Amino acid sequence: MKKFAAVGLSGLLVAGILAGCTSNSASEPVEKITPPESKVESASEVFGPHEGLHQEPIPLKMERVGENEVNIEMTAQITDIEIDKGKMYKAWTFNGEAPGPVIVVNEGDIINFKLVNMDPAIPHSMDFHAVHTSPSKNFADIMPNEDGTFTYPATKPGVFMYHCGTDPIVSHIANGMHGVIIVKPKDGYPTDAEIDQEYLLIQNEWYAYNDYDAFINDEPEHVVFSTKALKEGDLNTNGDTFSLKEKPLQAKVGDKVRLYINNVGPNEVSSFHVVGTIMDDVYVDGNPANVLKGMQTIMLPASGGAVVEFTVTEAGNYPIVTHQFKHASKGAIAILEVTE
Ligand SMILES: [Cu+2]
Repeated sequence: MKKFAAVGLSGLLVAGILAGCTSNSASEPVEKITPPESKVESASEVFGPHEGLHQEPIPLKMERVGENEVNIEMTAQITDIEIDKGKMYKAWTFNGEAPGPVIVVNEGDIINFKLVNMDPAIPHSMDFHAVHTSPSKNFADIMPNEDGTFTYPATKPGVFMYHCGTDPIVSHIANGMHGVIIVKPKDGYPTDAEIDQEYLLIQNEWYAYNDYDAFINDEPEHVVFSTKALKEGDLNTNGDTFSLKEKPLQAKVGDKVRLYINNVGPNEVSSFHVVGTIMDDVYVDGNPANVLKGMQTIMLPASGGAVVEFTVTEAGNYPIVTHQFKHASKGAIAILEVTE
């Protein structure tokens, strides 16, 4: 295992290289993570060592080893993902999913986290928004084909983003290295007993492929939703334009529905809205102390989360959208199908 500072000179050098920057006036590139010359010039290309690489998704490993202690193992890997009908994206992922698999822990847990970097060419890292720790020590880069283990506590409840924090961070997030960690409140939510259905919905953006200039200057090509299975049998999808339209989330008339939501960005905010209903309760960032009532739309900053709860009173299809309709038009619509 070898650790490198998360934000250091080496990171900045790599940033310039991976971004295809022409203003790469820095000195020697870091050995071992230097892409072939032919591949650093143009943006929007598959990074040389990733060409033809498709690493099959590897399930999240999670094991409770004590009443308040969990071991979690994840991979950084390169996996092809269909983001729009017929349009594949060679995503930089956690565990072969983008967003990555959902992690659910309890308030007060100690997390022993291992990151296995299967990427043959690029360092990756893990930044959990759910923990208190020293980023330079515990969100450090893991070099290609190496692994690293880190320990930190999850002391606040909520619906938190996680992401790769390796420079250039926007490239790692925009290429797919993001996801959600839910820290369940130790005393639950006041409304727990009323909930009939619960799902996780994540919003993310896709841009021109691996194009740093597009990541920082352009509009996303697709803004999408995904869901991750909270229990056996639940849907588990990648961030794409079609899955949650073709396979709607399900509820029955009269159900109180809870959605854990997060906007993993990297750049846009989400104006989260469920057509045909008003949210009874909203817990901003998923913390039971942050209650809002009667909300039509809940704003999610980049990385922001919430728990939203509403009651469906009639049968029908309820679109779930970001009310920034240019983004909904680019994919960010999911359907909740309510039946008798
Ligand atoms: Cu990364």
